[in-house]
Amino acid sequence: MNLSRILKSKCNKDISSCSNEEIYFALLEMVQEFGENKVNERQDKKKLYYISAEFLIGKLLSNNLINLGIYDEIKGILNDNGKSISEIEEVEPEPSLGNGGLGRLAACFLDSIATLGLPGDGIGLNYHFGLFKQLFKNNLQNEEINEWIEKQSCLKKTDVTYNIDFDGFTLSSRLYDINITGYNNATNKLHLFDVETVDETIVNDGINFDKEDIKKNLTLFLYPDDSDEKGHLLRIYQQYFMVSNGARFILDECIAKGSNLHDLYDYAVIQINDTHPTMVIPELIRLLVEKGIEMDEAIEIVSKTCAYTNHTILAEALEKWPIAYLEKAVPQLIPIIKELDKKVRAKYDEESLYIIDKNKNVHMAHIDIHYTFSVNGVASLHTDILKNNELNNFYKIYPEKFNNKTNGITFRRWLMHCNPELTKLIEKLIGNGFKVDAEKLQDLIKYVDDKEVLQQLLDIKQENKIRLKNYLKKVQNIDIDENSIFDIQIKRLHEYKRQQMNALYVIYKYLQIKKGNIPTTPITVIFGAKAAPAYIIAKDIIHLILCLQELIENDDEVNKHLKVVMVENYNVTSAEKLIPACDISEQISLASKEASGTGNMKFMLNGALTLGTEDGANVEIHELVGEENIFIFGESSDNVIKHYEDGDYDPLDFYIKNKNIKEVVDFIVSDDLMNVGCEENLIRLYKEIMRKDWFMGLLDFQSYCYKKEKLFKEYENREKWSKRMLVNISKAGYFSSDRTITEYNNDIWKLR
Ligand code: RUG
Repeated sequence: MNLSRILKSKCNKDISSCSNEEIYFALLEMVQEFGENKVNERQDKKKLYYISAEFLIGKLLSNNLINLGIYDEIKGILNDNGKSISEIEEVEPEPSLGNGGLGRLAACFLDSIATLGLPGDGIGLNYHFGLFKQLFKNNLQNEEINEWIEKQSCLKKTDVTYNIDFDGFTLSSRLYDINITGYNNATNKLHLFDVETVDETIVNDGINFDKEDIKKNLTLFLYPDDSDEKGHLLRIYQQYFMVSNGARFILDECIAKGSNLHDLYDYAVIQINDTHPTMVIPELIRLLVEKGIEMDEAIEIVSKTCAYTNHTILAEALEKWPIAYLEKAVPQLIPIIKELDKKVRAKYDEESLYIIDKNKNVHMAHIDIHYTFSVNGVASLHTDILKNNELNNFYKIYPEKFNNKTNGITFRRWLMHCNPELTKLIEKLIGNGFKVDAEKLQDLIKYVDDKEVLQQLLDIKQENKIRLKNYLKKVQNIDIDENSIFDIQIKRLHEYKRQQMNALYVIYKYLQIKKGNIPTTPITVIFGAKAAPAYIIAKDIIHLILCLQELIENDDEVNKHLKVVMVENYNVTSAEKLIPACDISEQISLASKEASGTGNMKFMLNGALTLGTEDGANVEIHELVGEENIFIFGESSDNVIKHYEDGDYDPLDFYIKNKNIKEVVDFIVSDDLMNVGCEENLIRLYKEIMRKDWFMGLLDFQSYCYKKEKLFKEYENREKWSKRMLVNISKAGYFSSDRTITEYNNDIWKLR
């Protein structure tokens, strides 16, 4: 195959005389065609459908080139013609179809499913403006639309369309497909449904729009504000639209393959990603009954076809809908949901197991647990907490359904694509095998005393720090010092993830430097996080961080030693720059609250050391790398759970008793910060931390500071540090999503 000739013909002229845009679109077309040629034509009887509200797929071009095995060749051809692949990558807009770990996990899974050659497609919605684009103004988060769909894009319009009935109106849908090409393997599809009547022009003034104009607004945004009834209803309309289209599509494909629908589970397995797609259960039952199957049998068929993944124990994220809202939006599902509830009540005399509670709320997770054949958590600790605490009543009646599938990440994107230099070094040391069998990374351990290799690891980290420095200069006009320690916390903004505790540490360090305690090596603390537009305290935390950024920047006594950076509009593209450059990976959630985390895995794979609590997958990282190679602090999950049960945690105790804590918390409302910030926001946050502190930041603050100081001291011993980096990289193989998907397939899906 002469790639140069193909690319030239797509460009219609010499590559050297093309603009970056022209080359990008030519490559897009080429990759699409190559991917299409690899579409899995083998008619497997059974297929997986991974249904999810989010697919945070990131930019696709380079990843597709890697998976097609032509990245290096294309890079070379472009080079020969005076073009740079990284500049062409910049032309591509990042698809805005997810929020955080949940959506990124779905994207990693699709990559691994295709790479392993399994028949499995994603099903979701085609949000035109995705989550939102974050902008900072006056040290506050502003929200704008996030446009990503261009005339020519990775979306391929299909002729699949359905009429979806709601109470009083019908929406006609249109299916768009994105090719998901596995590494050296087949191409699967991500199926995204859209409404034909969607209208982008109804959005004004940031992200405001008429929430009742469902025909026009349904696929504009992911997670539209649901703080009022109209917003709640819009979310229900979205979810129903997603699952009804998905269910019809699945039934059509199964019928086409020969299913008589009584045997649906021999043709399809549906993985329900969190509770957002839960209505697929009653909707499938409804459609089967419509096709003449008895209700009881329909329920049984669907229960044998669907499996559910739980991603959180936070009550607020476990969706429950007032039945009155469902009656308004999707009345056709009400008789089925009532029937499902009736069956539960007939069997169990236990309120906590019911689907419809006494306040007339429908618990979506309860539908999932009763009416699927598998319920999995996403890390070992999380699954244990589900079994023994949060879902213990369910576990007692369905012990066989519960299982653990510790999350994973695709190494194609999170090593090969984002850290080519490290990839090259690993290839040189242990060969190519790790690309298909990630456990082979363990072979690196033999270099743990090899000074030359250890120095190379440090050199690569340094290059990646410079790359990040240049990137931040370009996108945000911020200067950072590549010779400082890069301490990074990037994830959704949520109180349980405790960005506020990290901000308190920054205050502590600032005050220390003011007192003359200068760090040996300067420190750069980097944050990246979006706060949900209606989540007031989360936005206040962003405000605090931005105020600290400004205060420290303008303080010549401190800015040589400490710097704070809040990355604007944190997304997959910036994560790909941040992660390879990181020294310290902040994984500091309150123990028991982070189901797994996947950023923690990406950082370790790229040679950062974890500073974290015994939470989520940190526990498994700890077990793998050993005490020496991770920095753990804070209260255990058992103790935290006990504090919640006993209701005995009061942040004020810590504030009053500990001078250090008082000084740091008081600084939030100091004149210094008030001068650069907004009084209302800072006072609100101050009161919240001192009086409520739902996620116990003050409880862990002392041990956090202690461990962080220790970590900074350890950083000075560069050789020892580089050994720890090597151990972390070599133990990361377990966290490949290829391993996770193999487990899903062996235990749940049973494809092939
Ligand atoms: O918060 C969890 C992460 O701990 C986890 O790693 C990720 C993937 O399993 O899912 C995240 N999550 C949970 N995102 N949304 C929710 C609740 O809706």
